Amino acid sequence: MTVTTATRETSQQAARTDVAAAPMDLRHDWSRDEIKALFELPLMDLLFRAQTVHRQYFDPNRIQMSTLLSIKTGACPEDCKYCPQSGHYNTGLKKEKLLEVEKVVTQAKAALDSGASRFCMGAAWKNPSEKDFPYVLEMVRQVRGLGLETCMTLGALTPEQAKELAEAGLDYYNHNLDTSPEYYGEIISTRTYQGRLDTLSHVREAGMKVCSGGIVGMGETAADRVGLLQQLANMPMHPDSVPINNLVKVKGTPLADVADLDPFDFVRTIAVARILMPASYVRLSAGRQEMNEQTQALCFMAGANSIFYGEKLLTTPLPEESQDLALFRKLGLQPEGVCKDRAERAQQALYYSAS
Ligand code: SAM
Ligand code: DTB
Ligand code: SF4
Repeated sequence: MTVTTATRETSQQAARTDVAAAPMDLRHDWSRDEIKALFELPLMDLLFRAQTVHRQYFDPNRIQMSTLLSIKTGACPEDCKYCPQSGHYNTGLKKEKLLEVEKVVTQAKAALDSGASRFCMGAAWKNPSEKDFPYVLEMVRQVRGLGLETCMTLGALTPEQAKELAEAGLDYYNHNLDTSPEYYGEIISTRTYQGRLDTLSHVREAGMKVCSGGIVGMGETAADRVGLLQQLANMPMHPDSVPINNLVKVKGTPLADVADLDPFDFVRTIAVARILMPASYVRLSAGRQEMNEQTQALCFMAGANSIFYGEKLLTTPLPEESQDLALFRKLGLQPEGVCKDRAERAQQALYYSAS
């Protein structure tokens, strides 16, 4: 059966309105001026607006938790200036070839036990090769078999590869636009913005959920942050998940010494993403390790309702799990439920034992 954009979004909304009044229509025609005006609101007005929208679609005290695993590390042929895994820069990272399926499944079981509801697997590839692809499909089948939601980020996909991943049971595909179309060429020269948009279309057409966002704090202007969010919000369907990464500055990458983004500008980016894409999960993604608890709390206030949780992101550390759970307790936040009873119990036990 062909599911139209409108039908899918209506059901997306219906599933998320149990805590609130009628949701507003989702818009896909935001102008840059309108988005700029949101960014420029007094912070309290912006936060109030974002939190009000957030409550129309989500339980404001529930946070979705994902765990990340790097299934192939380093030596990437792309030259993304932010990335410790690019083969173009010397970051001292230990390269690793594609992990065996068994090792991935062991890690997924551990993630389930520690309370994650989604297991994300990332590979430092421009695109998956024919040789590696069957192993990747097997990882999806086995991880999904544990009852976890699955997500992968493997670089560019052909329409056929997207279809095969969907058939293997992949729930989400992560493919970030990373910045505005205007700033993209300053950051990456080995691929195009249009190529990223094409892969996102293949993912949607194959029936998978889209996870797409970007990185801020890369020396971009406020207008570039507007441009990134406009691209995401004006897609025919909003990404189901929108990761907002704060650049993790890694020694050896060209962006290692870029100036810090003011934390309030990070919070504003989250708030505007929430207002533009009210029914999407907005993830407070990379950069939490460098952020204090108060800034993270403001991000949740601004409508972030998803985090990466566990030992590390792909190659850089995350806050200790106990620290995260302690913050959740202080803020009265709860991890969003997972499909397995075992995992739910583990989450609850961890949550209540955190000091
Ligand atoms: N190679 C694939 C690709 O680029 O699509 C998948 C893996 S790549 C590491 C996934 C995402 O990680 C990138 O799109 C980028 O948004 C994010 N990322 C990489 N390095 C980062 C850094 N230093 N700080 C914040 N985010 C980063
Ligand atoms: C996303 O938007 N952020 C994650 C995930 N998708 C794959 C990756 C962040 C990587 C941060 C740098 C590192 O740990 O290597
Ligand atoms: Fe490679 Fe992805 Fe890193 Fe770019 S972001 S260098 S494509 S791993």
